[in-house]
Amino acid sequence: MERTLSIVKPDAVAKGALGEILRRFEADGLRIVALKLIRLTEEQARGFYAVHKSRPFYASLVKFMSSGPVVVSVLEGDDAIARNRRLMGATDPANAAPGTIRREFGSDIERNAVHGSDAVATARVEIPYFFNATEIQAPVEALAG
Ligand code: FUP
Repeated sequence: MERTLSIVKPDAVAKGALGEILRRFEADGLRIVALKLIRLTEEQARGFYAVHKSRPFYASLVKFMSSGPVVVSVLEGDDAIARNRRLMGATDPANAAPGTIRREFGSDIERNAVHGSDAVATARVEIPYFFNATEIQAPVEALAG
């Protein structure tokens, strides 16, 4: 059982794709164990993408990510990180496989509809960036116990 951080980015929320994107997560067997709609401050966006701070696209990316509401969630399931990355498709929507979220809802490499953690170590940093432990539901197994 694995957890990953998802962000439905401002472009996808603005175009009304939120419901369809969350539906795809659930249809693929991912369980939503935490969820909120927030507007990131520029400071929050800078911190989240700090790993990219020396890249030429950083300033523009920070502006975009704080330009409107986003929906952050924690998705849980077997192989959740890779499963979500498969649903998302390649970073640039133009290169993303047909049927993927980025291909269908993204506009360009910056406005690419969704974020998903890329590794277990990344998810361990990204999930607590937005959620504290009391905001994340326990695994189903624990509830059944
Ligand atoms: P991904 O893991 O697929 O989100 O891709 P990266 O970690 O490589 O990039 C993180 C984000 O930076 C992308 F979602 C969008 C943005 N980006 C740009 O805006 N321009 C680029 O040339 C590359 C990435």
